[in-house]
Amino acid sequence: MKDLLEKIRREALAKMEDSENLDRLNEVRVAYLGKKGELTQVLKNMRNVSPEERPKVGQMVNETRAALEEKLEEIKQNIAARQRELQMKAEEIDVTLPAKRMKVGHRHPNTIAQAEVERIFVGMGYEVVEGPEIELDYYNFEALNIPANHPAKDEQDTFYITKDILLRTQTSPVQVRVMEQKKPPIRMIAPGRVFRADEVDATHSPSFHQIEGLVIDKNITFADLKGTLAEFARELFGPDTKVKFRPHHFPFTEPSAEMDVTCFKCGGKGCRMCKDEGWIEILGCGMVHPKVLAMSGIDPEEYSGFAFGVGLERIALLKYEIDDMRLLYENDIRFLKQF
Ligand code: 2NM
Repeated sequence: MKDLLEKIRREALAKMEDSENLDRLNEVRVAYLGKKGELTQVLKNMRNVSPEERPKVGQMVNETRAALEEKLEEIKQNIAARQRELQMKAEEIDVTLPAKRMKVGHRHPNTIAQAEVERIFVGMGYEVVEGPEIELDYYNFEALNIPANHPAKDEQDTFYITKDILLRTQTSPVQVRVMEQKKPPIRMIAPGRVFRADEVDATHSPSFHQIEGLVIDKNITFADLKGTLAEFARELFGPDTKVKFRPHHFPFTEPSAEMDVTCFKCGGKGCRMCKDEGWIEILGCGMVHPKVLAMSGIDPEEYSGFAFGVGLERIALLKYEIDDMRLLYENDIRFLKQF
Protein backbone atom coordinates (compact mmCIF):
# COMPACT_ATOMS: atom_id res chain seq x y z
CA MET A 1 0.00 0.00 0.00
CA LYS A 2 2.80 2.31 0.88
CA ASP A 3 4.50 1.59 -2.43
CA LEU A 4 1.27 2.20 -4.30
CA LEU A 5 0.80 5.60 -2.64
CA GLU A 6 4.41 6.56 -3.40
CA LYS A 7 3.95 5.57 -7.02
CA ILE A 8 0.72 7.64 -7.29
CA ARG A 9 2.47 10.58 -5.66
CA ARG A 10 5.49 10.40 -7.99
CA GLU A 11 3.39 10.07 -11.14
CA ALA A 12 0.96 12.82 -10.15
CA LEU A 13 3.73 15.28 -9.28
CA ALA A 14 5.53 14.57 -12.57
CA LYS A 15 2.35 15.10 -14.59
CA MET A 16 1.64 18.35 -12.76
CA GLU A 17 5.16 19.59 -13.49
CA ASP A 18 4.61 18.74 -17.17
CA SER A 19 1.31 20.61 -17.41
CA GLU A 20 1.62 23.45 -19.88
CA ASN A 21 -1.63 25.16 -19.02
CA LEU A 22 -4.48 25.30 -16.52
CA ASP A 23 -6.70 22.95 -18.56
CA ARG A 24 -4.06 20.23 -18.59
CA LEU A 25 -3.40 20.77 -14.86
CA ASN A 26 -7.09 20.36 -14.13
CA GLU A 27 -7.14 17.06 -16.04
CA VAL A 28 -4.31 15.82 -13.81
CA ARG A 29 -6.22 16.97 -10.71
CA VAL A 30 -9.35 15.07 -11.79
CA ALA A 31 -7.30 11.97 -12.65
CA TYR A 32 -5.77 11.74 -9.15
CA LEU A 33 -7.85 13.75 -6.71
CA GLY A 34 -11.25 13.64 -8.41
CA LYS A 35 -14.24 11.51 -7.34
CA LYS A 36 -13.02 8.63 -9.51
CA GLY A 37 -9.33 9.61 -9.20
CA GLU A 38 -6.60 7.20 -8.29
CA LEU A 39 -6.11 8.49 -4.75
CA THR A 40 -9.83 8.33 -4.08
CA GLN A 41 -9.82 4.74 -5.31
CA VAL A 42 -7.23 3.88 -2.67
CA LEU A 43 -9.58 5.16 0.06
CA LYS A 44 -12.39 3.11 -1.41
CA ASN A 45 -10.19 0.01 -1.20
CA MET A 46 -9.65 0.50 2.55
CA ARG A 47 -11.93 -2.43 3.32
CA ASN A 48 -9.13 -4.69 2.04
CA VAL A 49 -6.78 -3.21 4.62
CA SER A 50 -6.63 -4.85 8.02
CA PRO A 51 -8.31 -2.82 10.81
CA GLU A 52 -4.98 -2.30 12.62
CA GLU A 53 -3.35 -0.80 9.54
CA ARG A 54 -6.29 1.41 8.54
CA PRO A 55 -5.41 4.51 10.60
CA LYS A 56 -1.85 4.45 9.32
CA VAL A 57 -2.89 3.98 5.69
CA GLY A 58 -5.56 6.64 6.14
CA GLN A 59 -2.95 9.08 7.42
CA MET A 60 -0.65 8.25 4.50
CA VAL A 61 -3.48 8.86 2.01
CA ASN A 62 -4.23 12.22 3.65
CA GLU A 63 -0.56 13.21 3.58
CA THR A 64 -0.33 12.31 -0.10
CA ARG A 65 -3.53 14.29 -0.84
CA ALA A 66 -2.17 17.31 1.05
CA ALA A 67 1.16 17.14 -0.79
CA LEU A 68 -0.57 16.87 -4.17
CA GLU A 69 -2.94 19.75 -3.39
CA GLU A 70 -0.07 21.94 -2.27
CA LYS A 71 1.86 21.21 -5.46
CA LEU A 72 -1.29 21.77 -7.53
CA GLU A 73 -1.70 25.24 -6.08
CA GLU A 74 1.97 26.07 -6.63
CA ILE A 75 1.91 24.99 -10.29
CA LYS A 76 -1.37 26.86 -10.81
CA GLN A 77 0.28 30.07 -9.57
CA ASN A 78 3.29 29.46 -11.83
CA ILE A 79 1.15 28.92 -14.91
CA ALA A 80 -0.94 32.02 -14.18
CA ALA A 81 2.18 34.12 -13.68
CA ARG A 82 3.67 32.85 -16.92
CA GLN A 83 0.46 33.57 -18.84
CA ARG A 84 0.28 37.07 -17.42
CA GLU A 85 3.85 37.67 -18.49
CA LEU A 86 3.15 36.44 -22.01
CA GLN A 87 0.07 38.66 -22.22
CA MET A 88 2.03 41.69 -21.04
CA LYS A 89 4.66 41.01 -23.69
CA ALA A 90 2.05 40.65 -26.42
CA GLU A 91 0.29 43.85 -25.42
CA GLU A 92 3.42 45.85 -24.85
CA ILE A 93 3.14 49.51 -25.87
CA ASP A 94 6.20 51.30 -27.14
CA VAL A 95 5.70 54.74 -25.66
CA THR A 96 8.68 56.06 -27.63
CA LEU A 97 6.88 55.56 -30.99
CA PRO A 98 5.89 58.82 -32.72
CA ALA A 99 2.24 59.77 -32.09
CA LYS A 100 -0.40 59.55 -34.83
CA ARG A 101 -0.78 62.92 -36.50
CA MET A 102 -3.99 64.68 -35.48
CA LYS A 103 -6.23 65.44 -38.45
CA VAL A 104 -7.17 69.09 -38.06
CA GLY A 105 -9.76 70.68 -40.31
CA HIS A 106 -9.50 73.90 -42.27
CA ARG A 107 -11.33 77.20 -42.15
CA HIS A 108 -14.14 77.38 -44.67
CA PRO A 109 -13.72 80.02 -47.43
CA ASN A 110 -16.87 81.72 -46.08
CA THR A 111 -15.33 81.87 -42.62
CA ILE A 112 -12.09 83.32 -43.97
CA ALA A 113 -13.95 85.91 -46.05
CA GLN A 114 -16.21 86.86 -43.12
CA ALA A 115 -13.23 87.28 -40.79
CA GLU A 116 -11.54 89.51 -43.40
CA VAL A 117 -14.63 91.74 -43.83
CA GLU A 118 -15.07 91.93 -40.05
CA ARG A 119 -11.40 92.83 -39.61
CA ILE A 120 -11.73 95.71 -42.09
CA PHE A 121 -14.84 97.21 -40.48
CA VAL A 122 -13.77 96.60 -36.88
CA GLY A 123 -10.63 98.54 -37.90
CA MET A 124 -12.91 101.46 -38.85
CA GLY A 125 -14.65 101.36 -35.46
CA TYR A 126 -17.66 99.20 -36.33
CA GLU A 127 -19.32 96.79 -33.93
CA VAL A 128 -20.19 93.21 -35.04
CA VAL A 129 -23.78 92.32 -34.05
CA GLU A 130 -25.69 89.09 -34.55
CA GLY A 131 -29.42 88.41 -34.41
CA PRO A 132 -32.03 85.67 -34.86
CA GLU A 133 -32.35 83.68 -38.09
CA ILE A 134 -36.06 83.16 -37.36
CA GLU A 135 -37.63 86.60 -37.50
CA LEU A 136 -40.89 88.45 -37.24
CA ASP A 137 -42.37 89.68 -40.51
CA TYR A 138 -42.26 93.14 -38.90
CA TYR A 139 -38.44 93.24 -38.58
CA ASN A 140 -37.70 91.49 -41.87
CA PHE A 141 -40.10 93.49 -44.06
CA GLU A 142 -42.37 96.09 -42.53
CA ALA A 143 -39.76 98.03 -40.52
CA LEU A 144 -37.63 98.12 -43.68
CA ASN A 145 -40.35 99.85 -45.67
CA ILE A 146 -41.17 96.71 -47.65
CA PRO A 147 -44.95 96.89 -48.13
CA ALA A 148 -47.37 93.97 -47.88
CA ASN A 149 -47.72 93.57 -51.64
CA HIS A 150 -43.96 93.62 -52.37
CA PRO A 151 -42.73 90.71 -54.58
CA ALA A 152 -39.99 89.82 -52.02
CA LYS A 153 -42.77 88.77 -49.64
CA ASP A 154 -44.14 86.18 -52.07
CA GLU A 155 -44.29 82.60 -50.76
CA GLN A 156 -42.11 81.72 -53.75
CA ASP A 157 -39.33 83.89 -52.36
CA THR A 158 -39.56 83.61 -48.56
CA PHE A 159 -39.77 80.66 -46.14
CA TYR A 160 -42.71 81.32 -43.83
CA ILE A 161 -43.23 79.53 -40.53
CA THR A 162 -46.51 81.31 -39.86
CA LYS A 163 -48.02 84.39 -41.49
CA ASP A 164 -45.95 86.57 -39.12
CA ILE A 165 -42.85 84.45 -38.49
CA LEU A 166 -40.29 83.58 -41.17
CA LEU A 167 -36.66 82.77 -41.94
CA ARG A 168 -34.96 86.15 -42.43
CA THR A 169 -34.22 87.00 -46.07
CA GLN A 170 -31.52 89.54 -45.10
CA THR A 171 -29.66 90.55 -41.94
CA SER A 172 -31.17 94.06 -41.91
CA PRO A 173 -33.64 93.04 -39.17
CA VAL A 174 -30.58 92.96 -36.88
CA GLN A 175 -29.95 96.62 -37.79
CA VAL A 176 -33.59 97.49 -37.06
CA ARG A 177 -33.33 95.88 -33.62
CA VAL A 178 -30.18 97.91 -32.90
CA MET A 179 -31.82 101.15 -34.12
CA GLU A 180 -34.75 100.50 -31.78
CA GLN A 181 -32.47 99.95 -28.80
CA LYS A 182 -29.57 102.37 -29.24
CA LYS A 183 -29.24 106.09 -29.58
CA PRO A 184 -26.93 107.10 -32.48
CA PRO A 185 -24.07 107.19 -33.27
CA ILE A 186 -24.37 103.63 -34.62
CA ARG A 187 -21.57 101.95 -36.53
CA MET A 188 -22.27 98.25 -36.98
CA ILE A 189 -22.09 95.26 -39.27
CA ALA A 190 -24.47 92.31 -39.10
CA PRO A 191 -23.04 89.08 -40.56
CA GLY A 192 -25.14 85.95 -40.73
CA ARG A 193 -27.16 83.29 -42.47
CA VAL A 194 -30.15 84.30 -44.56
CA PHE A 195 -32.76 82.30 -46.47
CA ARG A 196 -34.59 82.61 -49.76
CA ALA A 197 -36.77 80.12 -51.61
CA ASP A 198 -34.28 79.77 -54.48
CA GLU A 199 -33.35 76.73 -56.53
CA VAL A 200 -29.75 75.55 -56.11
CA ASP A 201 -27.44 76.43 -59.00
CA ALA A 202 -23.89 77.76 -59.51
CA THR A 203 -24.80 81.17 -58.03
CA HIS A 204 -27.89 80.47 -55.84
CA SER A 205 -28.67 78.57 -52.65
CA PRO A 206 -31.76 78.61 -50.40
CA SER A 207 -29.41 79.41 -47.51
CA PHE A 208 -26.49 81.77 -47.84
CA HIS A 209 -24.76 84.53 -45.88
CA GLN A 210 -24.77 88.29 -45.86
CA ILE A 211 -22.93 91.06 -44.16
CA GLU A 212 -24.90 94.24 -43.85
CA GLY A 213 -23.52 97.48 -42.50
CA LEU A 214 -25.14 100.51 -40.95
CA VAL A 215 -23.85 103.93 -39.91
CA ILE A 216 -26.11 106.52 -38.31
CA ASP A 217 -25.05 109.86 -36.88
CA LYS A 218 -25.59 113.56 -37.35
CA ASN A 219 -24.65 114.84 -40.83
CA ILE A 220 -23.89 111.47 -42.45
CA THR A 221 -23.96 111.94 -46.23
CA PHE A 222 -23.51 109.91 -49.40
CA ALA A 223 -19.88 111.10 -49.37
CA ASP A 224 -19.34 109.13 -46.14
CA LEU A 225 -20.86 106.08 -47.83
CA LYS A 226 -18.58 106.44 -50.87
CA GLY A 227 -15.42 107.01 -48.83
CA THR A 228 -16.14 104.11 -46.50
CA LEU A 229 -17.02 101.59 -49.19
CA ALA A 230 -14.11 102.66 -51.43
CA GLU A 231 -11.74 102.06 -48.51
CA PHE A 232 -13.41 98.69 -47.86
CA ALA A 233 -12.89 97.70 -51.52
CA ARG A 234 -9.21 98.71 -51.43
CA GLU A 235 -8.59 96.71 -48.27
CA LEU A 236 -10.41 93.66 -49.62
CA PHE A 237 -9.16 93.61 -53.23
CA GLY A 238 -5.94 95.64 -53.15
CA PRO A 239 -4.90 99.33 -52.98
CA ASP A 240 -5.34 100.01 -56.74
CA THR A 241 -9.01 99.00 -56.69
CA LYS A 242 -11.39 101.68 -57.99
CA VAL A 243 -15.12 101.80 -57.33
CA LYS A 244 -18.14 103.07 -59.22
CA PHE A 245 -21.73 103.54 -58.12
CA ARG A 246 -24.71 102.85 -60.34
CA PRO A 247 -28.18 104.08 -59.35
CA HIS A 248 -30.44 101.30 -58.10
CA HIS A 249 -33.59 100.85 -56.04
CA PHE A 250 -34.10 99.37 -52.57
CA PRO A 251 -37.22 100.06 -50.49
CA PHE A 252 -35.13 100.75 -47.36
CA THR A 253 -32.67 103.29 -48.81
CA GLU A 254 -33.02 106.51 -50.81
CA PRO A 255 -31.02 107.15 -52.87
CA SER A 256 -29.78 103.61 -53.49
CA ALA A 257 -26.91 102.29 -55.54
CA GLU A 258 -24.94 99.22 -56.52
CA MET A 259 -21.19 99.40 -56.23
CA ASP A 260 -18.78 97.85 -58.75
CA VAL A 261 -15.05 97.37 -58.24
CA THR A 262 -12.38 97.29 -60.94
CA CYS A 263 -11.54 93.68 -61.72
CA PHE A 264 -8.75 92.63 -59.38
CA LYS A 265 -7.60 90.05 -61.93
CA CYS A 266 -7.04 92.28 -64.98
CA GLY A 267 -7.11 95.70 -63.32
CA GLY A 268 -10.03 96.79 -65.49
CA LYS A 269 -8.77 95.88 -68.97
CA GLY A 270 -11.27 93.00 -69.30
CA CYS A 271 -10.75 89.27 -68.77
CA ARG A 272 -12.60 85.99 -68.14
CA MET A 273 -13.07 86.88 -64.47
CA CYS A 274 -15.06 90.09 -65.20
CA LYS A 275 -16.58 88.78 -68.44
CA ASP A 276 -14.59 91.44 -70.37
CA GLU A 277 -16.34 94.23 -68.52
CA GLY A 278 -13.42 95.38 -66.34
CA TRP A 279 -15.90 95.86 -63.46
CA ILE A 280 -17.38 93.44 -60.94
CA GLU A 281 -20.59 94.11 -59.01
CA ILE A 282 -19.94 93.72 -55.33
CA LEU A 283 -22.64 95.22 -53.10
CA GLY A 284 -25.84 97.23 -52.69
CA CYS A 285 -26.02 100.39 -50.63
CA GLY A 286 -27.80 103.65 -49.99
CA MET A 287 -28.87 106.35 -47.55
CA VAL A 288 -31.25 104.87 -44.98
CA HIS A 289 -34.81 105.87 -45.89
CA PRO A 290 -36.24 108.52 -43.49
CA LYS A 291 -39.31 106.31 -42.98
CA VAL A 292 -37.04 103.41 -41.84
CA LEU A 293 -35.30 105.69 -39.32
CA ALA A 294 -38.61 107.07 -38.03
CA MET A 295 -40.22 103.63 -37.65
CA SER A 296 -37.35 102.54 -35.37
CA GLY A 297 -37.54 105.69 -33.26
CA ILE A 298 -34.72 107.72 -34.79
CA ASP A 299 -35.60 111.31 -35.77
CA PRO A 300 -34.74 111.72 -39.49
CA GLU A 301 -34.58 115.50 -38.97
CA GLU A 302 -31.73 115.05 -36.52
CA TYR A 303 -29.94 111.97 -37.88
CA SER A 304 -29.07 110.43 -41.21
CA GLY A 305 -27.23 107.27 -42.14
CA PHE A 306 -26.03 104.91 -44.83
CA ALA A 307 -26.34 101.15 -45.13
CA PHE A 308 -24.99 98.44 -47.38
CA GLY A 309 -25.25 94.72 -47.92
CA VAL A 310 -22.73 92.25 -49.35
CA GLY A 311 -23.16 88.57 -50.11
CA LEU A 312 -20.52 86.61 -48.27
CA GLU A 313 -20.49 83.71 -50.76
CA ARG A 314 -20.10 86.19 -53.60
CA ILE A 315 -17.00 87.65 -51.93
CA ALA A 316 -15.58 84.17 -51.24
CA LEU A 317 -16.21 82.98 -54.83
CA LEU A 318 -14.58 86.10 -56.27
CA LYS A 319 -11.63 86.26 -53.92
CA TYR A 320 -10.74 82.58 -54.25
CA GLU A 321 -11.78 82.31 -57.93
CA ILE A 322 -14.29 79.54 -57.29
CA ASP A 323 -16.74 79.18 -60.19
CA ASP A 324 -19.55 77.21 -58.52
CA MET A 325 -21.23 78.10 -55.22
CA ARG A 326 -22.22 74.47 -54.61
CA LEU A 327 -18.55 73.65 -53.92
CA LEU A 328 -18.83 75.80 -50.79
CA TYR A 329 -21.49 73.53 -49.31
CA GLU A 330 -20.02 70.09 -50.03
CA ASN A 331 -17.40 70.40 -47.28
CA ASP A 332 -14.89 68.25 -49.13
CA ILE A 333 -11.71 68.83 -47.15
CA ARG A 334 -9.60 68.44 -50.34
CA PHE A 335 -11.44 71.45 -51.75
CA LEU A 336 -11.54 73.50 -48.55
CA LYS A 337 -7.82 73.01 -47.85
CA GLN A 338 -6.85 75.10 -50.88
CA PHE A 339 -7.82 78.46 -49.44
C1 2NM B 1 -28.56 96.31 -48.78
C2 2NM B 1 -28.52 97.38 -49.65
C3 2NM B 1 -28.84 98.65 -49.16
C4 2NM B 1 -29.56 97.88 -45.59
C5 2NM B 1 -30.45 98.79 -45.07
C6 2NM B 1 -30.48 98.56 -43.72
C7 2NM B 1 -31.28 99.27 -42.71
F1 2NM B 1 -31.60 98.45 -41.72
F2 2NM B 1 -30.57 100.25 -42.20
F3 2NM B 1 -32.35 99.76 -43.25
N1 2NM B 1 -29.65 97.55 -43.47
N2 2NM B 1 -29.08 97.14 -44.62
C8 2NM B 1 -29.19 97.72 -46.98
C9 2NM B 1 -29.18 98.81 -47.82
C10 2NM B 1 -28.87 96.47 -47.46
O1 2NM B 1 -28.25 95.03 -49.16
C11 2NM B 1 -28.02 94.76 -50.51
